[in-house]
Amino acid sequence: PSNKLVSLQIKDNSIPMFTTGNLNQKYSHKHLTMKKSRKIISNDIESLQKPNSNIYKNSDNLIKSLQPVSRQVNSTENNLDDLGMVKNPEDEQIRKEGYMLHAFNVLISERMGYNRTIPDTRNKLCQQIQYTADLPTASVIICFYNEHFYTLMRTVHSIINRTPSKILKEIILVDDFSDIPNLQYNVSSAIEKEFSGKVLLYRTERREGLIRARLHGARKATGEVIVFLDSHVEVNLDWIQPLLTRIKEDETVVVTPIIDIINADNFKYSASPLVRGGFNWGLHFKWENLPVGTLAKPEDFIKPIKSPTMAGGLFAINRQFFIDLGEYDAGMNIWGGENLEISFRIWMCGGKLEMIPCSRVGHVFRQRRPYGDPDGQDTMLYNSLRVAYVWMDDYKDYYLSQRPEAKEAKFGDVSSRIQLRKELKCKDFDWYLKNVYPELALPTDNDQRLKNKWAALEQNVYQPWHSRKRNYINRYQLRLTNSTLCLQSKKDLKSKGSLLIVKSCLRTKQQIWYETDKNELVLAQLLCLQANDPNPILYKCHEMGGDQEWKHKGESKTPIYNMALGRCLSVNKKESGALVTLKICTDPSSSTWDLVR
Ligand code: UD2
Ligand code: MN
Repeated sequence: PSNKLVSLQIKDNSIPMFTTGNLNQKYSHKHLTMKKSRKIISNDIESLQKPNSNIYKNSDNLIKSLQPVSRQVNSTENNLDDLGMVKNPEDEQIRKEGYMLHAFNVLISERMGYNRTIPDTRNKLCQQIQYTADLPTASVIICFYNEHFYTLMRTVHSIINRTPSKILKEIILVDDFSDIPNLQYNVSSAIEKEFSGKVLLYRTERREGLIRARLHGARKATGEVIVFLDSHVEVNLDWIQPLLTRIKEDETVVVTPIIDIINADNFKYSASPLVRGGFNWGLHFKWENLPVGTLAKPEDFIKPIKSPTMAGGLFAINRQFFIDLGEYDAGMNIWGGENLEISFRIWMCGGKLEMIPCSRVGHVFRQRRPYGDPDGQDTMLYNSLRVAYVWMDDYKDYYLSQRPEAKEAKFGDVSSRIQLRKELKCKDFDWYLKNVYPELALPTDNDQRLKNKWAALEQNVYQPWHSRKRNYINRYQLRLTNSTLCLQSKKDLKSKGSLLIVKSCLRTKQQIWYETDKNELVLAQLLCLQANDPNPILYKCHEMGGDQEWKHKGESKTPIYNMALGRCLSVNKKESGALVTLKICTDPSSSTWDLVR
């Protein structure tokens, strides 16, 4: 049966055994035979540190004395700039394969190790809050499909390190039938070695997708509250107490932390602004600004904020309430749509959805999803149709007219979910729109005043990054050392995507680079220098660091280094018109530059 779960148990230094979750019968799976792990990784596992016993003692003491667990964890030297350095072709290989498989910089993630310190991004007022020790227990559920081993382990370590152990009932990992060689072996050995009993690993019998994988995890949970997290996150200080405090006050409130940003290219951790969840008529989740007046007083910055929807990956809910509310729609496949489904259901069927500003969890936001549906289905479309037909009444027509292909598409049987909606006596979608999300304009709304009024809310971005005023700290030409050749764009200044070349140094706009306080290099204050393999380009400044972040070591003979790509700005030939490329910085032929002010 599709919902049968396989749990993995490790006996003392023996071969792992599998048991089926449902039947409790032990049997071995031929197709899951373990291979020995790659040497590098197994060595790393051998050398893993035991958790620092002081830290654990401390955290228990802190709970007893009603103090928050306010400490930074011992971290590996957190020099992200150096960690990205590509030193040899092997590094380059790891980096490239990593981007293909995971869509983030695994070189940095691996070198960072299991623990690191991250900035405390909470509002100062949060630090003064004393949380009671008498909070409900929590099971943290993390599903993963082909997650990068170190990134997954850092997720687990951050939770163990920054959650009072008395509160943390267990961490439940659900491996959604990953097929990266040795991942399963590596994860099971690592958790068995370090967190035996506290971290449990299950594996689905076939690829289920994140929705059914979460359902499996939730049904194994024993804590009073369940907390869902993605497999590439790092929780911040005292992240769980404010979530549990709110649920303790009212068990029908579903709460989310603020999702901070872990940059996929350089793993920098940065604070997200307070924005809330909305959606558009294509049924895409989006972030939007808070209604004007939400943040009037200083205390407003730490109060729960009502949100029409949630992003989906990170939230806490009373376990019984989750069950009563109908868990998830098990008919949904792989990825997408479940976030709006559960958001609508929470509001329409007697719950509330709130964001808790004092709870912060960083998430690796990536540019693309590095996996698809095994059957090639557009699961976002399939799942969204299920949402529309079950929850949106006549408003579903707005979605259907946005997506012409949706009229023909299949979406499976939704009768049991319609039945659920009846049994729970949920309010209708019209009520939801009027009471929870009055700001959402209807596509038919041609009242310009109304549109203008809410235009301010639109921030049609998936990633909650800040838009900031650019701050220039330097301007100079970049001259190849021992030459009269300077860096400039190949095409005209405003042409997005232009390659770069070196040409005779002339004091023209074409060659004047402005350095910002975020280490961007902006040509003539227009476009940013962007690392790109093998030739850098000029591109719209995206303010997210990573491929637009450049380091140098001062005035003369300096390499110009991009941390995300781990490589240096260089030319193949020192002649006018030569194309600029990116090379491994230790390459002796790599160029150095003089900053000419
Ligand atoms: C966002 C949510 C994600 C989910 C999704 C919509 C955040 C931060 N993330 O997308 O949780 O709600 O929107 O569906 O709010 N996974 C599996 N099996 C699969 C595919 C994925 O277990 O077949 C895991 C995956 O390893 C990850 C989690 O599900 O831990 C979410 O997937 P994602 O990180 O690719 O989704 P994301 O963050 O783009
Ligand atoms: Mn994610």
